[in-house]
Amino acid sequence: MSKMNRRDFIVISSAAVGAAGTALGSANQEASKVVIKKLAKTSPFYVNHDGKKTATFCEMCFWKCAAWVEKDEEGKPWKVTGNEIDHHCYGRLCTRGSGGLGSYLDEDRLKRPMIRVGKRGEQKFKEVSWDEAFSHIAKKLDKIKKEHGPEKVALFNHGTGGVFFKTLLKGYGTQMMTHPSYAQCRGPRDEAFKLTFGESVGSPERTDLAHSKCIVLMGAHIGENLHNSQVQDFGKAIDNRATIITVDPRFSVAASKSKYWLPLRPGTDMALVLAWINVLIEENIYCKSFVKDYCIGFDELTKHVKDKTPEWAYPITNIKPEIIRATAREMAKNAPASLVHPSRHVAWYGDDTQRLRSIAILNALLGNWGEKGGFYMSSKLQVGKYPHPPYPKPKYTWFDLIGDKFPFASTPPSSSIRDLTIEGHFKSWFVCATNLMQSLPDPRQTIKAIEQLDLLVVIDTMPAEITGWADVILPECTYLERYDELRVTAGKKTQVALRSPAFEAKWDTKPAWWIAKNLANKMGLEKFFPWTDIKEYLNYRLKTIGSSIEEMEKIGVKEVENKNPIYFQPGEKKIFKTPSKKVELFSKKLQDYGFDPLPNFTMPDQPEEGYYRLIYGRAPAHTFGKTVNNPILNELMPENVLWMNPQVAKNWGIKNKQRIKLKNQDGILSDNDIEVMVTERIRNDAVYLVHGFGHRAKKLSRAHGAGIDDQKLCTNIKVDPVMGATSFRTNFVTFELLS
Ligand SMILES: Nc1nc2c(c(=O)[nH]1)N[C@H]1C(S)=C(S)[C@@H](COP(=O)(O)OP(=O)(O)OC[C@H]3O[C@@H](n4cnc5c(=O)[nH]c(N)nc54)[C@H](O)[C@@H]3O)O[C@H]1N2
Ligand SMILES: Nc1nc2c(c(=O)[nH]1)N[C@H]1C(S)=C(S)[C@@H](COP(=O)(O)OP(=O)(O)OC[C@H]3O[C@@H](n4cnc5c(=O)[nH]c(N)nc54)[C@H](O)[C@@H]3O)O[C@H]1N2
Ligand code: SF4
Ligand SMILES: [Mo]
Repeated sequence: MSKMNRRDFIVISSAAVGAAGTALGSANQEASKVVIKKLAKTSPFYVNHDGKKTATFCEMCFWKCAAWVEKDEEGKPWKVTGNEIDHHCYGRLCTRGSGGLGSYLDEDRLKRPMIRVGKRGEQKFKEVSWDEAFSHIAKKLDKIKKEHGPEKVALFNHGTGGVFFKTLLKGYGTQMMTHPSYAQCRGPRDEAFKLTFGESVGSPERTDLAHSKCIVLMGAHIGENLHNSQVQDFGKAIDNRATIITVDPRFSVAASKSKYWLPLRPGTDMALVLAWINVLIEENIYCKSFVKDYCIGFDELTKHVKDKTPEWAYPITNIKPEIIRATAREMAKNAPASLVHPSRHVAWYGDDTQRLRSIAILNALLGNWGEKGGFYMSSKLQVGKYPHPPYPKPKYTWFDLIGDKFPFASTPPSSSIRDLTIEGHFKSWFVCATNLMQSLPDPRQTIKAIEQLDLLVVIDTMPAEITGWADVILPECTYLERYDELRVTAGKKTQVALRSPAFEAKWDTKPAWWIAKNLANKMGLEKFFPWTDIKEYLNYRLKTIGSSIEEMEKIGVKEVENKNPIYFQPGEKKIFKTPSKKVELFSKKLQDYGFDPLPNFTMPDQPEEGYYRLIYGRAPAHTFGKTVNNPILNELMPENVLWMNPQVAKNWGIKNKQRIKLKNQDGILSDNDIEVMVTERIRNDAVYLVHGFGHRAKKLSRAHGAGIDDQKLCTNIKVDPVMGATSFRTNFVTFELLS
């Protein structure tokens, strides 16, 4: 194993992708300060500050780290730092969190409400007052309700403030609410763990990485995927000399910290997992007490994997049998402080729930559920809700439309709402904090759906691609300028965090709560917002846990003692929330719906001659496409590069740093060209880039036209039959050399 310690790991995690500064270290904060200072001093929108630390939580990604906004020695906006007691960040912010001031300072931000004047997608708008915007929306929604029913309106949400639009639209009469973090991200994992253990692993994931002695990462590229405390916990495991096994066709940052790097053929993870299960059973090294006391279906599983030997898996995965055996033994030796990380973005190949089922089963055989170094038991603080009258009952919900098609979908897949819209089922979308053009595969389909709508309302901070297609744009102020809904997440500690404004909202931008509440007034739905303002709302909620805004503004995070221990206690009888109350290795539930009760591997399509699988991931400096225009983070990483194996480069006569375009299997050409990075760190059947670049929105002065947008090239989609997730990694590209 590499001798690097946690600090080296953190430094390397960003150096590896070419971003300046450290991922979580002080050097990055220094770099950010310089840029912030430069920007702040030249910005015409610069606001004076009174010298206090302001409590907030970060909105730069979904980890929501609690933070302080601080001023420099002159009392001016200076930096954002981590809240020491917060279990999402342990007092430190990542690159993007430190660069959060850039989202406030960005002069390209949306400034005023706007109504479309040009053709859809032409990005032509006129500025209007909030009142005009609300009247316009209220009139259209009234008409839709009268002519088609309120159920024809859907909400796509992926931001903290979206909860207020949920209230608004539920009050209006629809419950069609979706988010891309389900069918394009975590959905298959959550359903697979629910089917197996009766519970999902949540966010933050309940993995006890800091105490693990063996961690298996399947894709999960922790270190580039920067979810703060998770990276720090992973760093602690490295310091403790845990055995890390990384399965990735690319030599990721995590792979560089690993005892074993298994560069498997993309899309064959399930075959590897079945072979690992085979070894654990054949060699009798699985956790017998856990299986005996808590699992059902072990005999069926034994039979099922009998022929899934490492020799069977070798030609499929390209991982040698002796390596498969050695790694299985490492897992068993360290169990139960041994875990196979369930990953987060798992919508890969279209049979993802079954792959995640195999991972859940493997974890069960390691007996790590509720154990130190395995999956801990998380708790959530119960914070009272502000009462309001009951919502009207919709005539039908999403489940009536697609429940039969995807029986294990627990929320509607956003891609299904899009498909139904193309078929004419929806008349209006509200889109809050999700740039659907970059989050849903095949943007052509998204455009087709939008063309069916009578009204598209977008609530965003930036003139993103989706706002370019809006009928009405409602500009939200950034998280640094607003109070917001409380952060109440399940985790090791029961905590609540407050977001309060550090700066006055610039231009005519408003917080989501204000927008939703005032729109509700216009629509005659004020009874669903019975509070006078957000402070009254928050105070009411905080009072139910014995706190107040006043207290929260001083401490930022309040911790209440955990009622339940995070590990199972010796002798405690574990009860699982499955139909059998046991861990279901064999799933009767899946069988009843005609799905494989035990996961079966099928080989994904392979690239044709001259084509390479397009794979993608994250970089420490950015969150998807939403930070690419951020003046601080853009300076760290202005565009993405294409990772290419030297053999491929040689066959094509492509040199390191040469610029090329990509064309996919359906003849779709990337808008822009990017630099090639020739590297042994990737297999020769795939190419890799960081997701979120190649913006088309004209008003994004830094991000527009920079880098390649992987989403445009994701036009071959397979849909997970169990719960409706869309695949992304079923696309292949070839190269267009520039003349
Ligand atoms: N900096 C930063 N961090 C983030 C985010 C961000 O935008 N920026 N986003 C957050 C969000 S919402 C999510 S969901 C997570 C996603 O982060 P993860 O859950 O870690 O995402 P993955 O898609 O599993 O990881 C991408 C990795 O999978 C590898 N890979 C590609 N194909 C295969 C394959 O077939 N098999 C295997 N084993 N590996 C493969 C790629 O080479 C790459 O290293 O990241 C979170 N963290
Ligand atoms: N090809 C491909 N597709 C993917 C992925 C991938 O890796 N590759 N990843 C998938 C995953 S894991 C996920 S979770 C989804 C994520 O998908 P999204 O959450 O849609 O991510 P973004 O595209 O960054 O869009 C975020 C939008 O929110 C806006 N925004 C930022 N802050 C605020 C705010 O405070 N208020 C409001 N109102 N708006 C704000 C930004 O300007 C931006 O337009 O994408 C999925 N799609
Ligand atoms: S991980 Fe980074 S970007 Fe995400 S919330 Fe925490 S500090 Fe912000
Ligand atoms: Mo995600």
